[in-house]
Amino acid sequence: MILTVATTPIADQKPGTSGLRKKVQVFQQAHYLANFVQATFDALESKTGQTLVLGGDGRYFNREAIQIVLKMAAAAGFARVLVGQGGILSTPAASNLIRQNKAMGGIVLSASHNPGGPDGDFGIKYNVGNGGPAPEKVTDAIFANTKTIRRYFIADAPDVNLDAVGTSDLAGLKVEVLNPVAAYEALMRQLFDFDAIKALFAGGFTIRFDAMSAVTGPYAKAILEGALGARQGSVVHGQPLPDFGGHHPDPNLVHCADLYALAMSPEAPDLCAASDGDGDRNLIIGRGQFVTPSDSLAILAANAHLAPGYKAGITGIARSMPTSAAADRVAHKRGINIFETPTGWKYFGNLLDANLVTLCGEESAGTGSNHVREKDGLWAVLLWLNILAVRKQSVQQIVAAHWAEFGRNYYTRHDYEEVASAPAHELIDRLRDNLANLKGRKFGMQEIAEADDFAYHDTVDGSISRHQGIRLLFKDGARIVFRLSGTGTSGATLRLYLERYDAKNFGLDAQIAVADLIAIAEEVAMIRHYTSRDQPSVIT
Ligand code: G16
Repeated sequence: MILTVATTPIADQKPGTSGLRKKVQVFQQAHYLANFVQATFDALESKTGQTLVLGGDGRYFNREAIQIVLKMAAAAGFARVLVGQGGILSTPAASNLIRQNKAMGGIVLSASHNPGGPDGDFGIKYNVGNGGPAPEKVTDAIFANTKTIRRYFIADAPDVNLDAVGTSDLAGLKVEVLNPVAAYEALMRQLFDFDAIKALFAGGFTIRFDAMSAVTGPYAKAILEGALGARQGSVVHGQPLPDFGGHHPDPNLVHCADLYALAMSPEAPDLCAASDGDGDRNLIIGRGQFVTPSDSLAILAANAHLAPGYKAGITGIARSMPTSAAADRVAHKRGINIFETPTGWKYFGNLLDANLVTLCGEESAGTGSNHVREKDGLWAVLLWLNILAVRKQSVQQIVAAHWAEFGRNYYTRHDYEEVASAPAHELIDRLRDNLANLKGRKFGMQEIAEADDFAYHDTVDGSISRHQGIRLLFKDGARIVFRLSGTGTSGATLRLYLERYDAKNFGLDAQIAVADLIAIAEEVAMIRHYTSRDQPSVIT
């Protein structure tokens, strides 16, 4: 039986950079999740006979949320839902299932790299038929619906058993509970030379992969230890836990401090890597060598042809605006396309669908390709492994050779997390109002050549996205970017991105290389004043 439940709009259901993310308690309010799911379904065309993919990163409230979505999918008229066993699907695996099964779309339950548990965060996002995050016109329609909603529909049926693989009926909806890893592993086998990577491990190569007690554990164990023969125990924190074991599943140098320390120690394995809550981000640290996400994108792009899935070469690269221009140097030298998009994976979808680019990446630890329409943490690790297996060099040697060929884009990001929201917006507004005065300003040897608020013109669909970050572009190619995060759930997070190119000297510490830019950023933006902080909370 399908119930019609009367409801009213609930404040604060605007999707951010990547779906709706809020504290678990917010999601636990009566009707909160159901309102958003109905608003999503109402934004879609006919669901009759369609397939939906459903899964999450296993965080607290995942199982309850899956049951609600299943019952609402039945009421909405979907014919079939593919759901990961235990309610688990990594974001890239969900993207793959949507594409392979020609599903109408998918719902991913995750707050990505945000902490989990009863006091942590929860999230939901809708992915469209190409497997990628819903474009702005869809998220705008969803948000509009949340503001007028008066009812939702839900099947009055018992919960589905999520733990047993198999098919069942839920008020006329066919629910298929699948092994979450199988289809993803098959895809990875098509892209990478598993025999070469197996031989690498057989030859004594060592890896430590930190799954951060999040969704990638089962994938990494099956593929790295199972299929590729990495030593048992190479995958640590491999069991997805509802609170991520109390850890913050963000693969950066702060939350992976132990991994970083190991990588810099005499006991360092050849490769240290990590992924985040929902498995789409990656951290790469070779023995004694951290690889920034921006450099990683450039190096993967320069070497992708060494893996079978990309042996014909890549058509182009897209990077988010705050990502360093290291990838641009590869693109220019190789004569392939390069695109600069706003932050958010959704902006890559059109470029990938039009085959204008093959690889995409973001400074926020996301890298991916046209194999799915999401960034993919384990994929990035496997591409690195494939390259290492073919080049038979260490990560450090590969990075050094890359800088020698292309020069180095020194790069760092400073985050001021959970600062008061109003002054953080004021900081940005003040810069925006002052762009004309900033242009041409001199600071010692440095001069600002251009100052703008980044706007993106999508060449494929003609759409324009404005206010994507304040950029100060210096005469010598250096750059400062200011932007507010779209993924936090309390207060505001200011991100400051600093970059300087050097064609010859690669040996500096990144913080020292951009020290003058840090001082300029403080001078023009009065960061201390507006954030009430003396220093950033995270430096990457
Ligand atoms: C999400 C998006 C990414 C984006 C990131 C930016 O990542 O999927 O494409 O780069 O947000 O985060 P912020 O707005 O905080 O800088 P994720 O991994 O949280 O889905």
